[in-house]
Amino acid sequence: MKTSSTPLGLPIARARASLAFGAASVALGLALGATAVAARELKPVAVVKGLVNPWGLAFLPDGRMLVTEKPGRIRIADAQGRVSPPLAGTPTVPAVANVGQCGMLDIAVDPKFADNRLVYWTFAEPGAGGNGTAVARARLEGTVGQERLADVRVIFSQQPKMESRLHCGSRIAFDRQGHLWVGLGDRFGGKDSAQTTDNHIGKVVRIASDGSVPADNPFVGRSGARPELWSYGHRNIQGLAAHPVTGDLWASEHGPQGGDEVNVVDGGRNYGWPVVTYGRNYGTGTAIGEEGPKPGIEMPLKHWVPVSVAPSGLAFVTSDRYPGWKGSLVLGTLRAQALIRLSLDGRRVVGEQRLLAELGHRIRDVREGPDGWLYIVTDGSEGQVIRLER
Ligand SMILES: [Ca+2]
Repeated sequence: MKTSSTPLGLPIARARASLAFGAASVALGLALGATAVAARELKPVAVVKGLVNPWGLAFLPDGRMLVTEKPGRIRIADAQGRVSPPLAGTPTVPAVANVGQCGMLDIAVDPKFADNRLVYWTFAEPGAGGNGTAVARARLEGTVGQERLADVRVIFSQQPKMESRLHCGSRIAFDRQGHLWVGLGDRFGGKDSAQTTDNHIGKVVRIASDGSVPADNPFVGRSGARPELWSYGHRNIQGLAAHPVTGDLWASEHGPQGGDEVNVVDGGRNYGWPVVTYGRNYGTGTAIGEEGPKPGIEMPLKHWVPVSVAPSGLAFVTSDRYPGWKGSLVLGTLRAQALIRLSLDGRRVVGEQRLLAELGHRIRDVREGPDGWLYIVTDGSEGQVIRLER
C-alpha cells in the first residue's frame, strides 16, 4: 500500500476507507483521528474587526453580539461586521477604572432576555480604597440599531476595594435558577484574603438578578462570612461556564508561574489558593504553597505546569457543528495563544487539544453562538470576533 505524505497517513487512509465502507468508515475515521482532521478543517472567519481590547462577548437571541471594550464601552455588532457606537445609559453607564488588567470586563445576557431584556456586565469600579470588580445591570431598550441601556444600576461591588491594576477577574455565568455566579480575582496583593470568608477577594459569589443574596447560598448564616460567597481560595478567574447537562459551574483560573487550573466549583468549598497550588513565584520559581492534596481543599481537574497558558473565556460545545466535539470544554488562552479543547468524561479531563496557535492571537473569550458555531475574541488594539467554521 502506498504510504501517505503525512506522518500519520490519515487523509489517504481515511479517503480509502470512506470509499470502501461508506458511512461506517466515517465513524472509524472519527475514532482514530477526528481531532487532528477537525483541527485542520477549522476555518476562522473574522466577523468583527477593529475593536479596542475587546474583553467579553454575549449573544442576543437574534444573533447579534454584545461586546465590551476594556477602556469602558459596550457595543453591539451584527453578523455583517457592523459595529454600533458605544451604548449610552440612563442613568449613565458607570465609570470604569481602566488600569492594567482591569477595566470593562465580561458581559452576559439574562436567560430570560426575551421577556425581561436584561443584560449584565462586570467592570473595575473606582471608589474609596482604589477599585474593585462590580456587576452592573440594565435593560436593553430601543429598536434594532438604536439601542440604549435603561435603568442602569450596580447590583454588586467587590469588597474591599484595593489599590491594584491586577487580577480583576472576571466572568459571569448563570445557574438554573437564573442567579449569577461571578468570578472575582485576588487583586494580586490580596492573595491571603482568598482564604478568609469575610471579603470578596479571590472568590466566586452568587447573587440574584437584582443583586440580593439567594437564601440557599452556602455561607448564609455563617458567622463572619459574606453571604454572597459561593466558593473561596481562587486566584484570578477569567472563565466561567455552567455545564449544559449537569448545571454545575466550571471555571478556569490563572495561576502565577504555572498552576493554571480548571475546576468544577461546588458551593461552600475551598479551592486552595494560595496555600495549595501547583504555581510558583514569578522569576525565582520558589514554592508559594504546597502542591496538595490536602484535606478540605478541592484539587483542580486539570492544571498546567511549569508554563502557564493563561486561560480566559470558557464555553461548552453543545452543538453538532464539530463532529466529535459535543460535550467538550473549550478555553481561550492569552499566553499560549491557542484555543484549548478539553475532552471530558464526567468530571474527568481525558484529552487536551490545542487549536488555532498558527493564528498567533491572544484569545480573550470564547462563546458558542445561537448558530452553533464557536466564536473567539482576540485581544489587542485591533481586536476581532472570529467565527470558527469548518
Ligand atoms: Ca486551586
